Amino acid sequence: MVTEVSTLKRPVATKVRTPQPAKTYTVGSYLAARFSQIGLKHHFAVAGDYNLALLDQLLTNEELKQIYCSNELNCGFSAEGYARANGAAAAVVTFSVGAISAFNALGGAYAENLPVILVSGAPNTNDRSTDHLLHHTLGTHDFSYQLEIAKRLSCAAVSITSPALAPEQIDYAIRSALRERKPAFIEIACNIAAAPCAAPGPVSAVTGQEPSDQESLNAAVSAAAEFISSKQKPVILIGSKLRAAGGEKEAVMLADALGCSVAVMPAAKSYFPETHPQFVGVYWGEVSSPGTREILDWSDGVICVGTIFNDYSSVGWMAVPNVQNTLEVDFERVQMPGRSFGRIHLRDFLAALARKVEKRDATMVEYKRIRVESRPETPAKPDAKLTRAEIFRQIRPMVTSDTTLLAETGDSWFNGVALKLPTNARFESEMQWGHIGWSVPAAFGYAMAAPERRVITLVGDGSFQLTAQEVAQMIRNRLPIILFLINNNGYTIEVEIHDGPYNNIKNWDYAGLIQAFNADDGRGLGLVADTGGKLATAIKAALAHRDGPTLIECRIDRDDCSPDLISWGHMVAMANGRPPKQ
Ligand code: DPX
Ligand code: MG
Repeated sequence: MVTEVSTLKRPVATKVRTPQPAKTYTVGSYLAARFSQIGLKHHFAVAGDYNLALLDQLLTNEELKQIYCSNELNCGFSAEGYARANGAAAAVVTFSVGAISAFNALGGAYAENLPVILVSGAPNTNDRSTDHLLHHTLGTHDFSYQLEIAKRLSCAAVSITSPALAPEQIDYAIRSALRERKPAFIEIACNIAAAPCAAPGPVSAVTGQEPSDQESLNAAVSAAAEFISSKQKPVILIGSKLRAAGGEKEAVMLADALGCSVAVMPAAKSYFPETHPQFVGVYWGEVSSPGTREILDWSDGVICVGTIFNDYSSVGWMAVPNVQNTLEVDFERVQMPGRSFGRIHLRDFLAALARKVEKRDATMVEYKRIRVESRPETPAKPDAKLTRAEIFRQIRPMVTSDTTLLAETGDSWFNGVALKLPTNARFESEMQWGHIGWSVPAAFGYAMAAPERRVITLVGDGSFQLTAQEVAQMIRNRLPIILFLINNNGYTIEVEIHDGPYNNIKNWDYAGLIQAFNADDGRGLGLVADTGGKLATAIKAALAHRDGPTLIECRIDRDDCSPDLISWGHMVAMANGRPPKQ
């Protein structure tokens, strides 16, 4: 039985020595030491005069590499992708013009539960409370707006204007981010970054987590065991907060103990092994994997583990389990009809519940009855016009256990979700924030953190146009990322939700762009496929190309999209179009 779960690196590096106080620290080198202590090997950056002294200080730490991005939005998303592979990440930008662009990615990290620490340079302390006007500001004397915005997008936002207070402020921000699995924001005045400050103490000051409350945990486990034994047909539904809570192994333990069916939400694809004998597919309402929705509908008790039901994941509010039949396990809270328990880590709860429950496998027995075996796909003729189905037929065997797939918002979600994953293959998407273009910088960040993995990006033409520059950074860092750019001439997902002229985009020579990014020293490969034969040749070349990215532009018809997208788009359009209540 294959119940192994790939263990993603956790953010805490246990082997990093506590820095010796003999060295003189500055605010910037203190920050670098903390980054290195929590397991970061890189930080992403875009330079600007408010952060140059800070960047110099960060460079003094030999265990931390500075990686440059083309703009601050991409810098934020690169860090977001790094955090997915590494557990935490950092990005450093300049005041206002930089940070406000990065805030979009900070919001993404918040929505996706990723501890990204965004650091911004800030005005010299001597220019505050004076009549001085500064560049990169609104042209008023108020420099506080950046921090105020950051407070809404992070779990902790601090402004450092005194070296004496810096260690406490930095520790508070980092500790909050790691504990809450949310982004944090640190603004450092440009004349404070190189100022001397105290040496950092042991890393446990920022990584230590309060244990679950034992009494609350015991009570929740007893109540949950009672809830489950009152149900004949329980099922487990895994959501994306499971990974953020570090509970993937414990979810397998609970599944093994119960023997029931286990489905995942689309945003949690790969968070439970698809090769586990109890895995029954992706639950996405109308567009679930074959047989999965039927099992959820048939069940009389859903154990929701870290689930997020929004309009997209519930297909326009059509697929939300009935609360009366739901046991909800969140980061720090367990709820069931009439009962709610707090101060419990999801991981501790799953492990304790696994030890308490007895087998309840009715949903698995039923699933075996209704399961639909997938039919082998027939390859297209090599010179026939390329289709979506043929692209994904050819991508499927590329997905090995060391592969991470990043699926962009668009039809790539549906095509990616439908791919069957071998043990330890990972799947990344940004289904809560849903910023098109995320997958290009996120793949760059991910590959920096996990160079041993095969990173494959599935991205649409419209999305690619937002963040294309970061392919140049993949080239610069010689990362063998493979990008499948699905060129369907526009915003097809929007076409299916609600069409109009605004869904048409300017076509680009996407493969040709790679040559432009290469200039005279790059080794990126840009290829075009408009038939199955050409795609097969391009994939072969991509797999052999190891010292730079390969972009394969796959040209298909505008309406050649997944049938799931059509059904889902129709229902989301209905939800969007509901008239206001009288
Ligand atoms: C938009 C979306 O070409 O993919 O498969 O053709 O749909 P498909 P493309 O990448 O087009 C993406 C497009 C315009 N969403 O269909 S999903 C609205 C949107 C968003 N994020 C931002 N702006 C607009 N999701 C930053
Ligand atoms: Mg498109």
